[in-house]
Amino acid sequence: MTSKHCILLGVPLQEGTGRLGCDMGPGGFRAAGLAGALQELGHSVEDRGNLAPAPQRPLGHPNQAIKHLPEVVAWTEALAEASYRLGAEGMPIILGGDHGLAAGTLSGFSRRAAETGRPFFVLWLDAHPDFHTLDSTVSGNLHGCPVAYATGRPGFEGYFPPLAAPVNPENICMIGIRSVDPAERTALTAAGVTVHDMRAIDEHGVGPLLQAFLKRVAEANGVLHVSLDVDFLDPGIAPGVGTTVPGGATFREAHLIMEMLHDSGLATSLDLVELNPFLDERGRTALLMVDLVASLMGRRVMDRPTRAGTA
Ligand code: HAR
Ligand code: MN
Ligand code: MN
Repeated sequence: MTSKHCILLGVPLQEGTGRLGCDMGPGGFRAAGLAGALQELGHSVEDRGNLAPAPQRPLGHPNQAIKHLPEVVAWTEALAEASYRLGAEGMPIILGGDHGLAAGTLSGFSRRAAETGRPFFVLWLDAHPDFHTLDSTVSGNLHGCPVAYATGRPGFEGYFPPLAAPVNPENICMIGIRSVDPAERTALTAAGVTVHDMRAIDEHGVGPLLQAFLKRVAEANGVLHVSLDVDFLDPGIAPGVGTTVPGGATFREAHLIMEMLHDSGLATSLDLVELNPFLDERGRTALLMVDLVASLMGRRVMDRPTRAGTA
C-alpha cells in the first residue's frame, strides 16, 4: 500500500443550506477520529485547522430566492485558492461544511490538474446532482449549485470567481442520485454528465458502474476528485444530514465504492460534506463517514476486527 500525505482542511460553511449546523461538521469529523484512522493505515496526517472566508462584498441577484450569496461567494474565493495550493502538497481531505464548498474545491483542483496537463475527473456521490444555476434554483439554497458553476454553465459571471479551468461535464460521474429538479434533469442530459441513479444501482450493482468510470479515468491518465455528500447514504444508516432522501446507498454499496477507489489508486482529493452533527445520533453518521474514508485509504474488509456495539 502506498502511504499518502493527507492534509485535512475544515470548511465550516453552512450558509449554502436551509438550516444551521453544518458549521460543526469539521469538528464532528475530528471527534469521530479521522486523523487517527488515517494514521493507523500508515498515512501521515497534517490538520491545517479551519479555513476562513475571503472578505464579503454586497451582491444582489435578480433571483430573489437566493440566500446568502455574499457569504457563499466569499467561501468559494478562499477555498478555490486553498484547494489549488493544497493540490500540489499531498492528498487534500476537505471537511465540510455544506456542499456549496464544492464550488471552491472543483475549481481549485481542476485548475491544478490543468497545470499538470492531466484531465480532471469528478466522482459525485450524492442524492442530488447540485446542478442548478443562480437563475434556475427555486429553493435558493446555494449548495444546490456547485456543479453548474464549476462546469462553466452561464449566469455565475460577476458573482462567483472566474474559472481558470472549467470542469468538462463529460468527465463527471454521479452515483446515488434520487432527487432531481426538472431544470437540473434537462441540463444534465444536455451537458453529458454520467448519472447513475439509484435505479441503475439496483439493477446493475454499483461495482460495474464504477468500474467503467474508473477505466475511463485510468485510460486518460486522469486526476480524480471524489465528492461525498452524507445524503448519498441511506438515512437509516446516516441520519446526520439536513436533506435526507429515502432509498440511498447501503453500508456495503458505499464501502465497495471506497474499496474500489482505493484499489484504483486514482483518487487525489476528497470532499466530505453535509454532515450536520446537530442532527446526528450519538455521532454515528460522523463515525460512518470516517469508516468510509478508511476504506478509501486502504482498509480492507478482512482487516476489520470484531468490535462491540457498532451498527
Ligand atoms: N435541488 C434541491 C435544491 O436546489 C436540493 C439541493 C440539495 N442539495 C444538497 N446537496 N443537499 O446535495 O434546493
Ligand atoms: Mn450535494
Ligand atoms: Mn445531497
